[in-house]
Amino acid sequence: MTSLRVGVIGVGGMGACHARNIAGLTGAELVWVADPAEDPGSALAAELGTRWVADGCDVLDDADALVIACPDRFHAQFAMAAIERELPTLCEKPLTVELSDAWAIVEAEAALGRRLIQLGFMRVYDERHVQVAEALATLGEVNHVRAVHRNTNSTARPVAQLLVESIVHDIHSVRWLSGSEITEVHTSAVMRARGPRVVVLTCRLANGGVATIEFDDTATGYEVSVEVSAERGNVVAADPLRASVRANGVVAAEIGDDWFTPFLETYRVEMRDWLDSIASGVARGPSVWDGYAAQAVVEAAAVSDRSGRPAVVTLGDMPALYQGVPS
Ligand code: ISE
Repeated sequence: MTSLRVGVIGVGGMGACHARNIAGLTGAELVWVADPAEDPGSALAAELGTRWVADGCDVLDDADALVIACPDRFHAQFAMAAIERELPTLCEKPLTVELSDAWAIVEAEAALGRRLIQLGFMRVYDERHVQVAEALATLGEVNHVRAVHRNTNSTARPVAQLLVESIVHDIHSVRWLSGSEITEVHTSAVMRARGPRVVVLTCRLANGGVATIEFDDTATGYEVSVEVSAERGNVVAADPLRASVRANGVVAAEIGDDWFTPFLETYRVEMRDWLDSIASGVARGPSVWDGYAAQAVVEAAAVSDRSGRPAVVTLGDMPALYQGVPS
């Protein structure tokens, strides 16, 4: 059986993680890693026995599939190039930073008539989240989703950046777990001298329900959790497994402060599933519609942050390609 030749664009934290996973899995060959920065690029290539190139655009023809993990602002151009060359692609979130670019990608893929790009909304592969989704399947209409996301960043980020880099994950969780689009969003940010610390989104859902997303950028540990109320029951994500340690007269459980470690296995499962889906010839996993719809909420939430009032989320018509496809 011939291996799928995969190229990885970007060798930062996420690109390196994906490249290592590809190199460690069967059925795929890491043919190159691309990054304008030579030092980290060639070091990662040497570690994984592949080659480094400065510009992924020069070597797209040497790959059967692509991972896009470069800085967010470059996602759109590589996603378009992937569609032009009909390369199955795993694109990190966010799909784009501009909503108009996300819509252009939706239209280009819809014109092609088949799904090529999977979005890196990897919580759909996380065991704790999967348990919630499975439990909800028999509990009827979702009335409320409460998502809590804590980061430990010491450097303040503007609200717009928090939305597109971090809160976009929770926006996808809300859409996925409720099975409903977000129609309106109201953003409340707690501003301190150093910048935004806590951002709360209150969302109206197309099914008549509501969602609240609570994002804390100044937490003392990294945590992601979700709780959902549905017509016939309430589901709370399990706590991550952590040993409690009794020492020095204290019982403690370490929660860690980085966003990578809790999801390391999730990224591996995501990569395995993406490679298997390419082998099967049928794309699955979060779609570019999910990327576009999440970006539309990001944009409306930024408008609401500036105006102090709720903002309507406006979506284009969903192409037939994505109808009936779960988020
Ligand atoms: C980061 O890019 C992620 O994807 C993490 O999951 C998220 O928790 C963090 O806030 C982001 O910056």
